[in-house]
Amino acid sequence: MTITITAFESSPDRGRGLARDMRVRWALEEVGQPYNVRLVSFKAMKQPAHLAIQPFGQIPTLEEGDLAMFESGAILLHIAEHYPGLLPDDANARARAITWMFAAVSTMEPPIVDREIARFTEGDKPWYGERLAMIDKRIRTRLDQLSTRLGDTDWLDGAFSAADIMMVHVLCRLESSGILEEYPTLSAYIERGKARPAYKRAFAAQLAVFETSKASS
Ligand code: GTB
Repeated sequence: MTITITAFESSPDRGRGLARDMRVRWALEEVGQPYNVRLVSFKAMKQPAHLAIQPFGQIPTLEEGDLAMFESGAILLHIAEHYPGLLPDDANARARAITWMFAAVSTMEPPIVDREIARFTEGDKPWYGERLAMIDKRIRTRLDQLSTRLGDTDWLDGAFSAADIMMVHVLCRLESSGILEEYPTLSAYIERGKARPAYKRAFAAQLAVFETSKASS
């Protein structure tokens, strides 16, 4: 069945692969599933047709046959459960991998996203420096803990899994912060993820969207 995902028509990240369609593309590349991409503008995202499949007016979504779904974490879990290669067969190992998928989006990602939201919404306020320092402290606490846990292993729990896609992609959002440089273990982990051929194909595909939109504007 053909898979269709949605992505920004014109991504604010200028093709740096930070928007959440990237993690979906990466997962689909890992399992070798071809997919179509429907590009949506910010305006179209808020229209009834898109809201019917993404009630919050965001990307990404995934449609496959009569299934339409949203939330990048749920989409990755769906892909990992339906196509082999992204979750271990052993029931306990599978449960642990799913645990790490949740950890990526509900423990690691919130302070990282807060950092960006604060920059947009409070960047010009007198308290911004103090606010940023507080957020960065929360981020460093999580990075310290993740780095300790990862230690000298390649991936979060045994073999590469959907959890590593989620976690690497979440961490990528810190790339321009300067914070990751303090964490050689995590920087190496990110680089291992980015070195995967599936990551490179996904990255090139989303970059091509940006290059095309730039050329036609
Ligand atoms: N919890 C949802 C999920 O995981 O799928 C969150 C989806 C989400 O935040 N989507 C964003 C969106 O559609 C795009 S990815 N925003 C438009 C809107 O809300 O109107 C977030 C994102 C956006 C931009 C950058 N960037 O420029 O670097 C990075 C990440």
